[in-house]
Amino acid sequence: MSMIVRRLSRAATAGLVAAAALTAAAHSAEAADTLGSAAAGQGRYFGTAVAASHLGESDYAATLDREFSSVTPENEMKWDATEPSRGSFTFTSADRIVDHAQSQGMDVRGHTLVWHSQLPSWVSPLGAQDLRTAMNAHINGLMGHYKGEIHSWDVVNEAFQDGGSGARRSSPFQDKLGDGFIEEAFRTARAADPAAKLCYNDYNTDGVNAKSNAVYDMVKDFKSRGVPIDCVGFQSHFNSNSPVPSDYRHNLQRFADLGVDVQITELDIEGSGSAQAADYTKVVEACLAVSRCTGMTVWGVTDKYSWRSGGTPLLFDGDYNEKPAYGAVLSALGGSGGPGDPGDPGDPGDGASCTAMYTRTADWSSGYNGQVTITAGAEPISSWTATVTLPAQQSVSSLWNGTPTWSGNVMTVRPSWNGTLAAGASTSFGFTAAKNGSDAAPTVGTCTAS
Ligand code: 9MR
Repeated sequence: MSMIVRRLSRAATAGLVAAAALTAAAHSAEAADTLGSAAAGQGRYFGTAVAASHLGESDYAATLDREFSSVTPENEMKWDATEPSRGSFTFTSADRIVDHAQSQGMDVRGHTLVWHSQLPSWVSPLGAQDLRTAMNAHINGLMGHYKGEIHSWDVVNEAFQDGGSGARRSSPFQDKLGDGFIEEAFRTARAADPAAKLCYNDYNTDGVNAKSNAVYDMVKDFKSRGVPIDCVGFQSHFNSNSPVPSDYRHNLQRFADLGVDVQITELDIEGSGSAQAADYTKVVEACLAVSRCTGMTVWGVTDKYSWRSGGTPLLFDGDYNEKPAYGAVLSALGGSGGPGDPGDPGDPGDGASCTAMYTRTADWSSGYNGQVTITAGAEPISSWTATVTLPAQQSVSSLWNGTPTWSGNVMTVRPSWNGTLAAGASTSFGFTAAKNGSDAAPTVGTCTAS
């Protein structure tokens, strides 16, 4: 019953949500130097996995809202989270993510409807007929609640076995319902929300191998028989044991040639520095080379909350600083930081990076002094560029230890005498601003280095 009430209220607020999305889209169009806006320039989305429990952390939310145009709930839409006991749905955490995404004009990927893992304990003991009923009811419950609000759903996740056989993975669904459970899940999903793209999602299918061949054969069969499938997700969890395959682009393309979209759904690459950046570049370039590769999602915002946090596989470090991999992705997407721009990892000075941190050092009723500290990353740098966006009313009367250029209320600052920094060393520039009625803090954006 509570599910039905909530479903109606989601639909009733759709008009408000659409208005908020427009505002957010207009806002992000101004920022040409974020992952989401750069990807949009290539006709793609750039998303991240999100955990509802971190949305209250201001740096987490600020990074998410600034950089990403799509979200995937990392755990909140899984079966154990949404239907912990049969027929009783809870959407509180998932709704929090969807509401947040909509308020920022972001798309939502639904993850995931039918998966052998994170299943509540009541599912496995069911007999075949009962399991079929429960599977379809679960799909209908989730997709009905979010009808019209999900860009793509991972309808079935990880149904094929690892290793060289290309066989189906043992699971309650496979073992009791046989191969046909996947087809049935997709047919139920299409009827539940005809507007959502329906994806099959898996890992270790990123290059051509026995497992990806088996998925390929299934998708080909589905297309030939009219089973509704729109997309294939390639999770793309990479590390030294499982590197970015050399035939990654070719593999994406052969699936696209079957008449489905392809999406990179859970990207992370363990490592650091320029080597990690180069691997990220390969992935982004592969997606951009395949016209039906409609978007990319990294599996988390910051290394500190990654499921593989020890491997530092993401684009922002634990303090939300942009890593070299961030610059590489932005550059590959054609954003600022591209070839020839300071800080581009493909240029000489590869690996150069910096961070910028703002503090207010003096304050009086009509004005304040701000200071931005620039710190070089793991390699020495010979120059840096930092952007500071001021609240619209404020104006800067003087600036020292830096050279500003202006575009509207965005101040881009380069060194005056203090461009050269040893690895890890810092310098700072300062400025005096008139408040003109606004006491808000300026926003410091990307720091790039060469
Ligand atoms: O990142 C998720 C982690 O927080 C969970 O503990 C884990 C539980 O299985 O699932 C992780 O996400 C997985 C995703 O849902 C499916 N593909 C593999 C992901 C990484 O394990």
